[in-house]
Amino acid sequence: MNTMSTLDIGALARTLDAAATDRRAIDPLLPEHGFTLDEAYVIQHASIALRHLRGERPIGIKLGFTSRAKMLQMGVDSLIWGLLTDAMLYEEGGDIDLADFIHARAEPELCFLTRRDIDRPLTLIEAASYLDGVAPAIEIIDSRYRNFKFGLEDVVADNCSSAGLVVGAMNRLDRSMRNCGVHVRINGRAVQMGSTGAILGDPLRSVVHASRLAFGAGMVLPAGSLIMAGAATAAEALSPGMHVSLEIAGHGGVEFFTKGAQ
Ligand code: OOG
Ligand code: MG
Repeated sequence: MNTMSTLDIGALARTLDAAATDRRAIDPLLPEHGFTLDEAYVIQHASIALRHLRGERPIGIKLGFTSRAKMLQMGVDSLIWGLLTDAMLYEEGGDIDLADFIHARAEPELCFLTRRDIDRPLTLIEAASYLDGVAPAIEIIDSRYRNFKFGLEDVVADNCSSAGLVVGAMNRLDRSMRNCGVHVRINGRAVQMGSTGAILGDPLRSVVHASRLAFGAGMVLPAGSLIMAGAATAAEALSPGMHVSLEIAGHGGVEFFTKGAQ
């Protein structure tokens, strides 16, 4: 750790932003630069501010490591959150060009749509009244770090690996979504299976956490925001020529096709 000089938040934010735009993996930043978890969130916000300067609009937030499956896959066991922009949205049923990513992976999630501004920590009981609906969604993660290897502070600084999301049709909220079957298929073959209950025991809890985290950061989540609840299963590596689909029992599905040089 470099304790002699002050941390250059702007430089680290630019390094991460450049890795994403150049699609070039970098080494984790923590060993050389040594920063706290709070500083990692400042770096994250600074790097997303660079996207806003380029004209990208905020559309909501994502949670990470809300399931044991993800914690085990990545070796990180704290809930984390990142910021979503409109440039990360991909069309449902469309093509995704993997040339836009370093080493993309896909993971099954639920995406909530908010109905009212969220400007304070919500309880589980009131969370539903702040929501318009819930949709099956696939998150595309693309760590900017070589081989997807990182610790907690590094992944937070890297906006929690977020790179894309594909959101299906919104359903009205109903309590059955607490425990629905989750099937991820690649070219028709089931590759990940689980339950929405794997997300914090009840995916609605992700809205409670999102409200607490946004409030702690002094942020109001405006009505019409998306909240990605975190993956219910481990992520699957993507390669060109795949048909990737997610089905959430009773809540519909979402799919896309991967393109790119083989
Ligand atoms: C970090 C992002 C974790 C989730 O849904 O748990 C995440 C990663 O796995 O690279 O998005
Ligand atoms: Mg995720």
